[in-house]
Amino acid sequence: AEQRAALLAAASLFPVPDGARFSYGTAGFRAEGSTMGPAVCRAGMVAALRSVKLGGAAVGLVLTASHNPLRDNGVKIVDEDGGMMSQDWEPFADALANAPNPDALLQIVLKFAKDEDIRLGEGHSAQVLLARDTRPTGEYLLDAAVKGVNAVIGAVALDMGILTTPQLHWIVRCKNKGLKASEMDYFTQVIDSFRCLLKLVPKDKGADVMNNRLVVDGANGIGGLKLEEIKARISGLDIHVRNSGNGEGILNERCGADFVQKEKVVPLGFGPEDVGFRCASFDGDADRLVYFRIVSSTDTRIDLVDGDKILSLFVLFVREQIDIINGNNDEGNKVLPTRFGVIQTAYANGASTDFLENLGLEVVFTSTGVKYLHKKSLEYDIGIYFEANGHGTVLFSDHFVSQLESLTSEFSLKASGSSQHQAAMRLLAASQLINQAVGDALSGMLLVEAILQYKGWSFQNWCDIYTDLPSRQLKVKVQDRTAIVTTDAERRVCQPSGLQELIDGEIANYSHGRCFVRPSGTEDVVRVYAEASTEEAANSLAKQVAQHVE
Ligand code: 16G
Ligand code: ZN
Repeated sequence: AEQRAALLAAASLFPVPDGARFSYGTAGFRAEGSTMGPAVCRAGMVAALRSVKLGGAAVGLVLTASHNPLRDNGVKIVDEDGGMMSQDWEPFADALANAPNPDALLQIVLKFAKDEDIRLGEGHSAQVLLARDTRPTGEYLLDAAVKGVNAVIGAVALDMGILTTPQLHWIVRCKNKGLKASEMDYFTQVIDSFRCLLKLVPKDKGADVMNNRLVVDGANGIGGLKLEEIKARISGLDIHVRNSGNGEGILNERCGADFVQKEKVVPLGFGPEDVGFRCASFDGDADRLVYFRIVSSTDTRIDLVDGDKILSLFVLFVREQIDIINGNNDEGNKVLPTRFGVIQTAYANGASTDFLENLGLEVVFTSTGVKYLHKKSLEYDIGIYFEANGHGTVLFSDHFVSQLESLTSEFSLKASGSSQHQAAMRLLAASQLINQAVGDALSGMLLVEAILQYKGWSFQNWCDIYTDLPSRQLKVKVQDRTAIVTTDAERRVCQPSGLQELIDGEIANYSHGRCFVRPSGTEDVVRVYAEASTEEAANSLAKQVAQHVE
């Protein structure tokens, strides 16, 4: 009875306005921040119940709308392992967010608890770690989330403050593994493992000063703030932060990873002093990373290095280390047999897929959205995934890490300082550096920097590994975007029937033509992506296909 009253009371504090409809979608609930109170309060309940279900393990709740405008906000739930909330709970989250009144909400919770065998009010414990980005609605929504968590009796809400999204994912993961899990621990681990990788750079690759300068676009968000805080402790790099979030510009406005990758022009906040230097760009909650270089001070165009090329750099590095460890041993006698997975989405530039396949790798495709890529990557000893938009990471399985650990101690007895020993140490340091829970702009950037130094590569060397095919994206407004159903990792349409044939007919007119359409998971539009051998051809293919969608 006490439990019922608590749920009813919390739900009454944040009544759902008529006509509002929330969908958990690709990455949680998102809307204009001031309207998000009810959905966030209810997401707090879901998170608390999830923690109860997981026997009291810590669960996370992040308040952010990522690369979206300042007025928007959003909420997503982080599971016990630091990844996205298990997809089989999404329908429950949707149902709860859309329950029209407190009574309906209570019935949904009771039924779900029964189905999931969650015994409400029976002295269980639960903990939800909360974080938010720098948006002005963050504090109001934090309060809504706390009220939702507290409506589940026995649940504790812990406010972790203003963090990047990947920091909270990391903290939840570490906490549940019984590891050190504070923000300070995160910084220490990132900084130490980066330093360790730099120590393992071959002596003949000593980087020059030009190569040490790195200019970072913080999107006027949390990533820039955090980087300002720690940049002095990062050895071997001369970091300059633009759009640091200290008040000089508006969050995500004509800056940040999403803008840079989509518009391919110089973001606000950059000036003549940055021309020619290597630049990195984070999105508003610092889970996406792209690189770019300003070509000249009289030109707004940039050379872009997107998620696909970051992925390719990581693949080259990891493969090289594994080859060093395995030496010339044949398949049956490998020192470190490795199941190696490379995961992309339909948005991956075709040139990147060709590049990876020409290395002899099998590339696997999933639907758009981190939850799909991440899940697939977990099937490998080393799973590397990236979306073209810059969200991705490198996952090392526990089994593989323990193999690496025993190898390094073996090598250090027999052949300390050997190239095999060093390669194993590099992989271990990389597994410490790069976020194992989710894509992370800050730690991903440091891994990029360590690899460029390891290879003695300039930005240009990196650009040159392959040349992107020209591509074009369009949005089409339609009556009902759910009428389009896709298959084969969103690369083909299966409904409405006949549409795929029309698309195929258009593609046939272009050399290197590739095109697909899919309903957006975050906006009420259908997206069209086209690729071809020239800019004009990609534009015209996209336009032709868009007409078939309208
Ligand atoms: C979300 C996803 C991102 C995906 C994008 C696609 C996460 C953390 N974020 O931002 O990975 O690329 O949605 O949006 O999963 P769309 O469905 O509107 O094209
Ligand atoms: Zn983001």
